[in-house]
Amino acid sequence: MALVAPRALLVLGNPDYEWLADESGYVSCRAAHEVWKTFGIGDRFGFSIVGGHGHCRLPDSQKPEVEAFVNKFLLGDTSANTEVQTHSFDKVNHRQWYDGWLTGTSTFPVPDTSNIASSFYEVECGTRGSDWVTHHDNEASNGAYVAIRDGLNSTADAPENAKGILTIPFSVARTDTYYVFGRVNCASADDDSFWIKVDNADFNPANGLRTTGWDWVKMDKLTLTKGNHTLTIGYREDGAQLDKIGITTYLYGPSDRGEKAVNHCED
Ligand SMILES: [Ca+2]
Ligand SMILES: [Ca+2]
Ligand SMILES: [Ca+2]
Repeated sequence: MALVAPRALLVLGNPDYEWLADESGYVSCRAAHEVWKTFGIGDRFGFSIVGGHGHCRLPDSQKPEVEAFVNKFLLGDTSANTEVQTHSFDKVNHRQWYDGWLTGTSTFPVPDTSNIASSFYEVECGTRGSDWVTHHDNEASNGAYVAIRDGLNSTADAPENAKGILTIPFSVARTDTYYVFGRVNCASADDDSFWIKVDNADFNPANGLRTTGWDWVKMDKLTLTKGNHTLTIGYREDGAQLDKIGITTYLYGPSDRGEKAVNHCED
């Protein structure tokens, strides 16, 4: 992307499709933008990564962004606003991937394994709306996982019906930054997302979670105060299978099946 500089470039992404802009695509855009900014022409690079619409279709929300770039750089309208940075990756620390270029010192974090606070929860032991179905698999923790009924998809917004919601009460041992990891089995880019929120926050899409078999993926990052909280998950794409939740201060997440769940149940 940076080889296009000093000419203008607008990058459009759709995180519902594999290779059409996932978290790494977002980080790459942030890094490339630094090159334009170094030349004092940051307005000549923009990115808009928006899901919830079909392949190769421009949703209405992106039309003004494209028109601004066309008006400014092809039609000479210098007043067009090309400061376009649209995405749903607020929780991603993009700077750590390229700040070594900018400051000479990389801040990429060294994981602190001496003082990890973690707790684990079986999703099948949480409170599930009736559209969530429990399945059995010896490769899943506790032998069971959940998935939404086939045919249910809710990519543009979180489902409003309680039947599509599952909730897991949890508590954390200290006030700190936590990562919410899910042990998932998500076979394709059409089967790899959920809506997620903690307590009364807005739902965020956790998308692009594709795995090969059961694996841990990062679904959220947030600061939590010591004590009790509620994790709420809504369906987004059918076929996404969810086994277990690990809530941890450890950036790189759990391995294997994680530790025994706080809410362990017979299933
Ligand atoms: Ca997806
Ligand atoms: Ca699907
Ligand atoms: Ca499980």
